[in-house]
Amino acid sequence: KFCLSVLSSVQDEAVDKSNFKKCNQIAFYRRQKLLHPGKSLYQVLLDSVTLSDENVKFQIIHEENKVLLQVEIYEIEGNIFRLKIDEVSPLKARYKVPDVLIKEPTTQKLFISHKEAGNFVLSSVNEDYKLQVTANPFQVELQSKGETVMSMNSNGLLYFEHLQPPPSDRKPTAQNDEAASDSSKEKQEDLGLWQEKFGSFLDIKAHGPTSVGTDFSLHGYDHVYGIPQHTETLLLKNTSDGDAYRLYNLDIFGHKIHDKIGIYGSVPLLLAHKPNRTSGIFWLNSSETLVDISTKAVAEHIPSAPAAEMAKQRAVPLTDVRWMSESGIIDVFLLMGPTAFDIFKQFAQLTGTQALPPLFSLGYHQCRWNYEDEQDVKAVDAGFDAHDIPYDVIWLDIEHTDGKRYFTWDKQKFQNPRKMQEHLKKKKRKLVVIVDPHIKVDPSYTLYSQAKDKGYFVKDRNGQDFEGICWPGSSCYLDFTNPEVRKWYADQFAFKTYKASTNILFVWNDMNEPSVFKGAELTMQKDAVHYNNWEHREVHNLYGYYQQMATAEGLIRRSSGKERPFVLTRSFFAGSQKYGAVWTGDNTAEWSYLKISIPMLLTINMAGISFCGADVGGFIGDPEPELLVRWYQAGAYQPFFRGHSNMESKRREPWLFGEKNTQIIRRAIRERYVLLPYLYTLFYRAHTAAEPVMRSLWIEFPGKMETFDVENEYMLGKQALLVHPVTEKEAKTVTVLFPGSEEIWYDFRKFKRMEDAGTVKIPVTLENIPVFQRGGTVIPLKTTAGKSTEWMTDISYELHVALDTEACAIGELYVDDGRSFQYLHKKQFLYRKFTFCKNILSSSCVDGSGQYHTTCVVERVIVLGFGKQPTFVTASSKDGKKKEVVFTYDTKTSMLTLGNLALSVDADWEICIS
Ligand code: MIG
Repeated sequence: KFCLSVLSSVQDEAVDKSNFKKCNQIAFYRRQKLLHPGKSLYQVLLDSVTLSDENVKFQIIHEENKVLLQVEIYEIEGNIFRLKIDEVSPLKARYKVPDVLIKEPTTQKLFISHKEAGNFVLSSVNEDYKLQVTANPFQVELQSKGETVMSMNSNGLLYFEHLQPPPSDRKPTAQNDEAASDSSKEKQEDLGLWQEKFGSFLDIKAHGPTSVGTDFSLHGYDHVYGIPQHTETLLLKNTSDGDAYRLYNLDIFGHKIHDKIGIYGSVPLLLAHKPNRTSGIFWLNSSETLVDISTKAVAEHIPSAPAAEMAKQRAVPLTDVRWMSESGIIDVFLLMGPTAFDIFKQFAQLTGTQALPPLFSLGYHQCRWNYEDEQDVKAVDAGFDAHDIPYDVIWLDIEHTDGKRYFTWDKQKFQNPRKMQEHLKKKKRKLVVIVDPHIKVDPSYTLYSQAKDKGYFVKDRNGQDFEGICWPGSSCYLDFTNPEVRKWYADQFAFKTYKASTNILFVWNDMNEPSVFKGAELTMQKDAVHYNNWEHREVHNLYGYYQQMATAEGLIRRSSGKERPFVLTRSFFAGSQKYGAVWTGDNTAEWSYLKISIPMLLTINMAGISFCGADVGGFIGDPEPELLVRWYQAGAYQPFFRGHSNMESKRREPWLFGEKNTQIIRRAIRERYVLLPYLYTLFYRAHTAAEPVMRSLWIEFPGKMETFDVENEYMLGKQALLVHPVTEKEAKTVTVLFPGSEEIWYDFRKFKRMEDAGTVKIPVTLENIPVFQRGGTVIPLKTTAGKSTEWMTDISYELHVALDTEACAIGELYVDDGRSFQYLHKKQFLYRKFTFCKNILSSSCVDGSGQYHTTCVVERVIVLGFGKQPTFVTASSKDGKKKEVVFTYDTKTSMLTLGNLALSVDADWEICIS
């Protein structure tokens, strides 16, 4: 019980906001903010310009400190530009983020197309893009076919702190003396150049100030998105009168909503959208980063317009984005779109696509801190069957271990974990266990003693193993930035090493910001030292990324490369999509958290990570039953679907809230299972084509301004499903925006066509949330749900064909074994297309390189919006066999149902309706 009280006091402390910094408590932010918009002091040295096949290089000089910086500009295949700025001759190398780009990007040659005194223009080979470089002040403007899209340093906020020897090492020179005299001790402290205090914490900066930053102007844009993770609106807000958006991975228990402080994960990708164009800025820096945003109206920018033209200028929006990082170099990718889907492809080309999840992980997950012991696990598992609720995975939190020693079992509570897993396996279900990055300091714990001997822990500034307090008490932290540590860690998941682990056990990485109780802002001190002597400040936002990478690798390797891993991580960075899923951490069981989860998940999806979710029910506290029901209904239509609750929360299994609520939750979860063929297909698209699974409306309707700030509804997949979760207590109606005046929408459950367009009040009951299918789409579903995904393999399919104004529809289905890499290595998959046109529904192959045998059939087809009662329906397969199809037609809803079809999923066929 002692343990418990320590634990809750740690948590209580964490809620206290004074544990976390406001922007003005961050020294590099204060320093950068001393630089105000105006004429930049950087100038291009025009003599230094050199062109190669790869890039264009030149030097810039700071008028006052005379330090030379090297600028490199690259054009990368696929409408991407990269700008790098580093010191020409730094005292020591500066940190450049490794392991995030999936490969060295393929560059295209730029040439100088124009040169005049004071500036030059770089053109891409096809001349679609031009980069105008101005020498004094240094500025870069990026144009696409004559339209200025972005400019860099146009507000003169380029900022680069060059490395300097510590004051004590400096030879006395006139200049230094001067510097010393004008910098009183107080001022020094305020600037935090060589050390920085926060409360009782002292950060010693062995390498001194190293901050970098610059500004970008986004011309014509007043809608910007991205840079997760914050508990904020979809549309990024102006920061002029408050805190900047902070990208610094932190464990904030009981975090507040509508806050720009960083929580858990960071992806430094910002998207800007206007009706005819989407652009992106990917700021590749893993140190603490702050982003200031300011949108205003300015006179239209006409590149080199004559004075007469200037007089006719109109006001256009412009968004300034200022990026400030504590360290590293400036390495920024300008993604030129021009569509949102192009941006997603461009970002994926750099950082990879979403890993294809094993099918089970798209089912429902039941988690709690904690499922106590084997009996508890079995009882909860049996509860799902008793209540006829499907689920795939039960989770074990930290209490399942022997004293928070990960990779071990509490022998009292889990006497035979292997048998427990065999039991679950027989029921075609899985187990996920937690594996945190902190390692208990305990010489008799093999993991600790091995890591200690091998020198695998992060060091403190004095070179000793860094020790912090976490769940096990005194703990050391594995240095996942070291490839050797990652390999060793991955090996810990081998079945023979991880005792009593079996192939139905998968992994959850928590606390990997990393969370360090009693540490500054509950994380690791920035002057801790990693592999190759890099300070923690350089790699902070990458720590969790690396742990998940190593864990996923371990799960792949334990199966000799055959099986797909499932790893959930709390901390993430750009590229985490390659390794699994993320969730939004410790939310609270309140309506406002349900509501904010939608823009939060949409933002994470935009940043490349499709597989994400929020704890259903809210982690902290106890949801009233209505909130819990609404959360299940929302979660069922989101990518990662897991119920989870805190140790101090009451038990929350779906059947504990009365028969009526059980029934509604059961229906929501069953809807999810029936929809899995569609969801899995969407994940295949995310995996192969970088299309986000969950999409804000503007992505799907880029020309419709009314969609740009919508965050209470979204599209699931390619223009097909519109989902509007209910996030208000006792709601009797919700206001749904049906985007696109030319579209037809159908009620997804009642199949009837929606009469009105635009913004419509829709009555709701507790039974379900509004979901609509867009006309023009075919959605594949299963005809019924099973006990888990594995029980559903042979269940037949049903197609929902929703006709558009032309009476046409298309859709896709992807099928494979749902668990292995055979789809990749042996091309064992089916990728099918369904097309409805001229009263013929045909099934054809999208990708003939794939083959997968299944006996599964399409049993039923429902055609929505079918004009009139047919007289005759036939189905014919490729081999010429024709048969008559039984059908029913409902004149009221114009719905045609075709039954008993038994058409193979893996073969071509046609259904003709006359
Ligand atoms: O702060 O492992 O976000 O999901 O149940 C508590 C215990 C530590 C935080 C995670 C939460 C998990 C909990 N962990």
